[in-house]
Amino acid sequence: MSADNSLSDTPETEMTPGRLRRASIGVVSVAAALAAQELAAGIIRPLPSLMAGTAEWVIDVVPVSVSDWAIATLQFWTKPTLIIAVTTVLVLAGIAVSQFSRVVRSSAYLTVGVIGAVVTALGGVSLWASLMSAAVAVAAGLITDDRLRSLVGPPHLASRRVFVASIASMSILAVTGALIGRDLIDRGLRRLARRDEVVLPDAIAPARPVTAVHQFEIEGLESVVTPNDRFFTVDITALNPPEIDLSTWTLTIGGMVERELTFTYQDLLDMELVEQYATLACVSNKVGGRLVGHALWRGIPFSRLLEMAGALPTAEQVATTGADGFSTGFPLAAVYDRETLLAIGMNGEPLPYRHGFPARMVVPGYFGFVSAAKWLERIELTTWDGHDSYWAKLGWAKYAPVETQSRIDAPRDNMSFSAGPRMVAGVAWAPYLGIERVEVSIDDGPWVDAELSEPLGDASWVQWRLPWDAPVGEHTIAVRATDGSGAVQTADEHPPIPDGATGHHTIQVRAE
Ligand SMILES: Nc1nc2c(c(=O)[nH]1)N[C@H]1C(S)=C(S)[C@@H](COP(=O)(O)O)O[C@H]1N2
Ligand SMILES: [Mo]
Repeated sequence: MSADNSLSDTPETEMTPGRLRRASIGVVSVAAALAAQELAAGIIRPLPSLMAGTAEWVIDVVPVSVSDWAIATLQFWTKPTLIIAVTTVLVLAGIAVSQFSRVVRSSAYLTVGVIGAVVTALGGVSLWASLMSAAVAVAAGLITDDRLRSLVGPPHLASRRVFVASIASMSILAVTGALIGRDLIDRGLRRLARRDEVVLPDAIAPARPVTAVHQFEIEGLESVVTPNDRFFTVDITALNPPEIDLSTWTLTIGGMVERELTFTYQDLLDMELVEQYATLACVSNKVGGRLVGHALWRGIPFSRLLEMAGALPTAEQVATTGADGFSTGFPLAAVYDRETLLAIGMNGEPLPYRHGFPARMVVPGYFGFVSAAKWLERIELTTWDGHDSYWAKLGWAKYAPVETQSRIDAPRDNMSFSAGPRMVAGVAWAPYLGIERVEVSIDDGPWVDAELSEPLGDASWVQWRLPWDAPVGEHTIAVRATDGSGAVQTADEHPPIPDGATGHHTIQVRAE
């Protein structure tokens, strides 16, 4: 197989580059099409990214079993994987149609463009804007295709070097264009949200500072307050965070209340703010997983807002909806028996965009999918049967308190290290019940008590550590926690669906 066999093809059509050349032209043209519409979406804000639109449609239509499996397995990589999958399908299609005549190729581009536009429009974008994005993509794809073919078809018959150089430079251009487009989309969202201009008022009483009793310094051990840029994010409903225009954004509290109330962002800034530490855990977190974090949240006690609105005594559930259409529901009782916050700040900053700017709920002790709605727009008091939230409709639990869990951070699973003294350490959480005890078992030996850090608050996780003199050989380390109610973390292994994973985090390591 040779790349420059263009002359051996029968010149029965107008252009006759060899098979491999045709395929590479297909790949680069698809890349140019994708990059151009990404750039267009970045430059002209109403134009949608068809890439994101299609990926979001895939999220909507795949069966729950598939999306559950994907989130549990891929975790942070769910969305990048989806983008790569959509791109791969398109590139393969590009290679396939590149072997056919210009009429077939043009029709294929047009068809895929229209499908992409319709699918994106199904997600709520205007069909007109979606078709404009499609037009940009189709034009860029076909022009690139024509250009590259004219380079290698008669009468030009460019040398192999010129052809390879053109393909390479077009590829670089496409990738750069797509990345710039992505970045522009992101910047556009941020500019609209105007988060950078926000000055977050102080809380009325400053939170307890982190000291040596709260935080062990051990290599590999997660810090007790998770920095914002290291805090996990889960929002599978959308590829980009939703559009928030702070000048028109409002939050409404309605449903079973005496008075429906609507707040602007400034209204919230003008209220007395409190600050509290809380652990946030995702129900999709596997035993030992990293979809859990602990932050200092600043906001307004939700009970105060309900006092203003006047909750009706028959209300049972708090249903919340974010600007992305995602919704949650948690028991109204959780507003009064714990510090449930309408949060506008996270670790001293305005809520980061990815974590729900301008406002989100933080309900300690409940999994994020039933409680922690980001980009909040509407809160409604209802009955327990009156509302099924986003994930409850997809077969997950409606009532989902966080499981008592413990995790080994140091050493890491499958790690090799030199034999001798070292610290085994990790974190444990049972928000609101608190962690009473953490025990470690090495090589199926007896459960030994680990030392605990002091919790920063009622909803905080703790760190634990246990000195260990590791003998040479393979070892198994397991951990279990006991919560404030005296219940020992169950050893029964259960997958995340429908209400959270259970089991003891167990790792294998090797001392040499
Ligand atoms: N609006 C909105 N809120 C949301 C979600 C979402 O997809 N959209 N995901 C929820 C889930 S499943 C979890 S675990 C938490 C994660 O919050 P984080 O991304 O700030 O860590 O947010 C919750 N709130
Ligand atoms: Mo989640």
